[in-house]
Amino acid sequence: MSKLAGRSCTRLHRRWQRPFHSTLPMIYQAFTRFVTKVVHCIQPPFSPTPTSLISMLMLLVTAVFFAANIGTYGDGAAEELPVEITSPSDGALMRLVPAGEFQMGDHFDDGADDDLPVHTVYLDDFYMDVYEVTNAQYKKFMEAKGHRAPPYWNDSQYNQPNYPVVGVNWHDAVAYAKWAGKQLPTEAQWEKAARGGLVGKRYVWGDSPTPPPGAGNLADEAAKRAFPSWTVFEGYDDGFARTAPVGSFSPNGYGLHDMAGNVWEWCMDQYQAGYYTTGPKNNPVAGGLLDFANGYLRGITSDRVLRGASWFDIPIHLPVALRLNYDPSDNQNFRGFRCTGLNTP
Ligand SMILES: [Ca+2]
Ligand SMILES: [Ca+2]
Repeated sequence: MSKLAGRSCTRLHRRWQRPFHSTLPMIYQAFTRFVTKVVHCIQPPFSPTPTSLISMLMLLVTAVFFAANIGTYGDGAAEELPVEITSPSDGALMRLVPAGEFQMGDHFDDGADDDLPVHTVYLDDFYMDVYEVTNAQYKKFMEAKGHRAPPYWNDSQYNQPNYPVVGVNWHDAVAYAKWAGKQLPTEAQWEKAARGGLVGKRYVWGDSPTPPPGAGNLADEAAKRAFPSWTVFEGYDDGFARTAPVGSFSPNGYGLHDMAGNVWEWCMDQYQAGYYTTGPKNNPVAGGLLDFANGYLRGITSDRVLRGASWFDIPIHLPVALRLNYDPSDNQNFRGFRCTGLNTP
């Protein structure tokens, strides 16, 4: 998890674990006293004293309290994490995606084979940026780190402050995440976050082949007006031929915007076509976690995963399980990213 979220988790677990362990001696002592008092009570002649009755009452209250809260010491920890936080580095709103399992992959088996088989993945809880990283946020990063401007930086069709930054390659996205004290999402994190709690659906919005109003910025009727030769979602008009301001469309079940469309989003993972067969069940990430401590990672040249499609994309690219792989130096005007935190030790 990010430094921010990681610290929250650690504090939280400590807070819950400390009372649990510290109550054991107390319970043992109370139990010992209870046995002693009971023995004294039942030994003839039966003569309970006020002290013994008070002790028994206190023990009963302790036992009831412990029984009522025993579940809280374990599974309840994640429930105590705040649902929404603000990243102190880039000011990004982040939403909690709770720990647990989900079914990853193409439930319809009608695309490429690299998103098969559908398999169970467990992820620790993590925070995900609510929006794609904007030009305004990326500008802060560029100024802080002296990072070069991406292509299209001066193109007024894409460079408004609240629009998603485009033209960033995977290395740019990693450098931003490092500056922000965050990470790129793993591919599994991205898919779980995008599904928003829905199970086995084809798209972020469900199964309807025609997106409902507010589904996202896709290749739509507005795009066809600008680019007449395009194949688009017929009957769906999102009003944008190119990128749209982040958050212009409806959030999904986890409160995340633009998980379908607007810009493709770089993930951390190395692309491995067969990874759904070979990867672990828990917290999978192909190619391993990024080791920021050991350099800028310029040496990475293997294809990386992109998810979510964009304003440029035809319907066949919108299934939520669809995986796209590109060279990490790819930097087109429909590529962007968002950040996440990781539950790493
Ligand atoms: Ca559109
Ligand atoms: Ca997107």
